[in-house]
Order: sequence, then structure tokens, then C-alpha cells
Amino acid sequence: MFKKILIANRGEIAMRVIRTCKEMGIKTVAVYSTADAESLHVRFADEAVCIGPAPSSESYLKMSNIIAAAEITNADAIHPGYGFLSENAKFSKICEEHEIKFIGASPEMIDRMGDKASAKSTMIEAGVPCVPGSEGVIPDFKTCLKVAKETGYPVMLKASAGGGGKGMRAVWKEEDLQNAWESARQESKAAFGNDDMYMEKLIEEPRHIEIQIVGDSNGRACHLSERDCSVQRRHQKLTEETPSPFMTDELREKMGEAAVKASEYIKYEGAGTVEFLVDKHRNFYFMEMNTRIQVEHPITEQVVDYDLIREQILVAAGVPISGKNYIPQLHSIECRINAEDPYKDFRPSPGKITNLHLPGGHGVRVDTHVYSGYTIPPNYDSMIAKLITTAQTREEAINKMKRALDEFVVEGIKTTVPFHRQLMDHPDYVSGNYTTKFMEDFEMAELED
Ligand code: MV4
Repeated sequence: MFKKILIANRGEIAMRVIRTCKEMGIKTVAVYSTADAESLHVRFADEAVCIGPAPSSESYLKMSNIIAAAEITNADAIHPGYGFLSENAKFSKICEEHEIKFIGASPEMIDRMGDKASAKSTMIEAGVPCVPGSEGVIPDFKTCLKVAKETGYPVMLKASAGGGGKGMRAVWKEEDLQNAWESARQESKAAFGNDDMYMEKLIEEPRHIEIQIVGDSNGRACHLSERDCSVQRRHQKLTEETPSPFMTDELREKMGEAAVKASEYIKYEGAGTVEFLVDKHRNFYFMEMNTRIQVEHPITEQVVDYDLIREQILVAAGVPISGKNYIPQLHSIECRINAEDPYKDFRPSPGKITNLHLPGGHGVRVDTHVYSGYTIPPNYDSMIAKLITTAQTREEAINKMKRALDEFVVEGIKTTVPFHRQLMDHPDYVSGNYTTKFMEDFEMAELED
């Protein structure tokens, strides 16, 4: 087993990893930028190394500084958390070269799944359902026209290097195809330095349902059921839940089996997520595979009673998985509490938290790095806490969430707490009748004074 793990991240996920390491008797090293000197992960880790100034590019993304920090402190593994270097093939490779275990995917796996067209071809080979469309990358506009005709409108043009919805265009009729083709390619080139495009039939009003998987070094994989992440705004998830209100035992069985098949086909090692689009007829299609621990992993932990960070560490150390699949025994909901003003188009609201009270009680989990007096730097993402409630039923989990949101006090900055409180009363949320289109129509009710 590892003796010392360096956590190449900040915020709540750094805290999350440190907690499990402590429980496993593994020493921890925090790294931090000068903007994070007062952060809790710095204080909770056994050691801490400053790796640079506030901009991520000069600290949390600075591979040479992180490797140097690992070597100075004699860390034998690096946990990258999510974001930053967690899906960076070059960093995974550099760790290998320095004989530091990267607790994440191999460089080859990251490359294969990071390119969306190559991930999709791999999944077709594996026999995982995919949306009909082009066979791989489309070479030119003439082919694009032809493929669109064969696929049938509406179609979706997608950037192979894509992420966060960039370089993606829905097209309903042939006369709009050329503009979409050109603008999507431009956008992709600017964002990713690559303008490879592929095409799919447009799935209208889909749900985003993902399956958590864990694979081991023997090539075995198991799944831990689904998370419904359909409540998103501009490709940012706001809340997630498991089980999905749209799920049936039969669909879970099929999607779980497809996700395990996908993982075993590529001999995936570690914790991963297979994302699917699910249409109104409960057809499901492979969308992407994430080769990292995700923000929303706690809801899965709550309903299957399984520490995913511990499992990542065990698998990285070569311990085989049990091999059984896990079905939710409870219902769990996560609300992402962001330093944003939901009344002002979710505009970021960094600054000093002058007063803080976190909710608690039975079935309430708060994963956070903030405290009263903490100043949220403007340099990083705006999530300040994850509020997770767990209960026997969805209705009880919602009631618990309402109660916990009402207890949540954050002063000095604006947060998304009022948004979540209104969401928990929204008829389409309460009925479970929501798709990825939900936030397009959502409007905050006015403030009452
Ligand atoms: C789609 C789709 C409809 N049809 N593909 C958005 C992000 C990218 N990873 C894939 N996305 C989509 N792909 C086909 N063939 C609709 C989306 C989509 C979406 C997917 C999941 C969650 C939120 C979304 C919001 C808008 C569009």
C-alpha cells in the first residue's frame, strides 16, 4: 500500500481525498497556490507545499512543480481529484516516468477516451449502443451533407475534441448545415486547437444518466448504478440524484451491463463514469466516458455504502475488486452550492464569507473546504460546498434537502442556495419529470422581503 499520497488539487475534493487517506493510515501532502495559503486542505494534510501563484496555469496545472513537490516529500502516489490534471495524458505519463503512481487512468486510456470520435468507435467495437451517425471523423463538407441526408434531420454536429458543449451544433434542415459546419469547426479550433467533427442523429430532450464503474488490474469491472445529471445549465451540473426518477430495474440492468462491457473491453482500471443519453422511449446511447472521480460521486457512495476514493486507492495499489454490482438501497440528492448569484444569471460572487452555518443532522452530508472568515479567490471554480441528503425515498430526500437548505447560512457572498430551494418546490422536479432542457425554461421567482 502507498505510504504517502500527494493531492494535486484544492477545495473540497482535496479535503475529500485527505479524509480517506487518514482513515487508511496513508500520509498526505497538500499542494497549494499562494491564493490558497489559508485553505483547509493545507491545514488538514500532513505536509503542504506551495507550488506557485494564483493562476492555475502556474500552480495546479504546473506539472513540473507538482512532480517536484512529490519528489521532495517522497510521495509514492498522486491523486489528481477532478478537473486540473485529472484527465491529462501527459501528466499521467510523467508520473509513470517518475515512478509515482497516478491514481487515475493510464495515458493511453485518457487519449482514447478524451477524443470523442475515437471513444465512440471503441464503444461501437465493444457492442455498446451509440447514436447513429457518421463513422468517425467527417473529412469535408460534401461528406457532411451526405451523412446528414443518410442520418436524417435533425442532426447534431460534434467536435471530436469537444467538452462543455463547445463545437456542438444541432441542425434541423439542410440549408442550415453549412453555417453550422463552419462555425462549429471554428469554435472547436479556437477552443481545442483541433477541428475534427463527427455527426449524430439529434436526440431531442434527452436525459443525462451516467453509470459509475470501477475496474481493476485483472480487467474486471463492476457498476455502482446510475446518477441522473439532467439538471444542467450551460453544461454545468447543478444537482444530481440517484436513483434516477426515470430508471426502471430493467433499464438499470441493461445500462449497467453496457457500462461494464465498455469498461472491460478497454480494460479500464480505477473509478470511471460512462455517460449516456436516454431518450423518452428509454433507449440509451453512449455519450462519453470520464476517466476520473467526479464531483457528484458522493450520492453513489451514500446509496451503495461504498467509499469510492478508498476503492480508487486500493485498485491503484493492485487490489482486485469484489466483482459484484451495486443497486441503490436509498435515495440521495446532491445540490452544488456555488458562489454565484442565481438572481443575476448565476454571475460569480467571490469574496469573504463573513458568517457561515452548515446544516447537519441525520442523512445530511456536506463536503466543503470553506469556513467562516474564508475568502473565496476569484481564480478557480465557484463551487464552495456540496450538500447531499440521503433517505429511504425520493420524497424524504427532497424534504430533507429543503430543511437543510433552510438551515444553510452563508453571509458576505451570494450563493445558489435560493436556486436549489426553489428547485426543490418545482412541480417538474418534484414529479421527476425533467430532462436536459429543464433549465432553459427555469426562472427564479422574485425575492420576497
Ligand atoms: C447530444 C444531444 C442530443 N443528441 N447528442 C452535450 C454535451 C456533450 N457531451 C453531449 N451533449 C449532447 N449530445 C445527440 N446526438 C444533446 C446533448 C446535450 C446535453 C447532454 C447532456 C446533458 C446536457 C445537455 C445539454 C444540451 C445538449
